[in-house]
Amino acid sequence: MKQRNYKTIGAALLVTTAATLFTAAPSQARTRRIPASSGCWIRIWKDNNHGGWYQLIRGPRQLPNLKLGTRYWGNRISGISTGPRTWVKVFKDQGLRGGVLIIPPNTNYGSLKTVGFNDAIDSMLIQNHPFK
Ligand SMILES: [Ca+2]
Repeated sequence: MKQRNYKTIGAALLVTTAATLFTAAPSQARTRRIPASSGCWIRIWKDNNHGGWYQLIRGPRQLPNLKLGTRYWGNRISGISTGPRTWVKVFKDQGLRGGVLIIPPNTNYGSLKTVGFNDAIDSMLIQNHPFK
């Protein structure tokens, strides 16, 4: 009788442990997936060589103008870098219009002068997949 009780308790413990393992596994998997999905972001700087104002913008996001919080970044961005899962299309005019430059993942521009976009970005599209 007593032995049976221990067996029951043992089985209950096993079930509890298994349930804990099974419920823990998906949340661990989710935690591991977070860095990949959050690889969609850009960093922008107002001045060359990563100087002046700085801001991190998480994507995916559509910015028809560059009023971000209290700061107006239109025609002020001089430096930009992209995360590992980030494709950015920058435009010279507001409303996603005008001259276009596509910036791929893991790119770092200390100055956008070399590509003719210094102080010239007025809107942008931030995606976590390439442009078609
Ligand atoms: Ca600037």
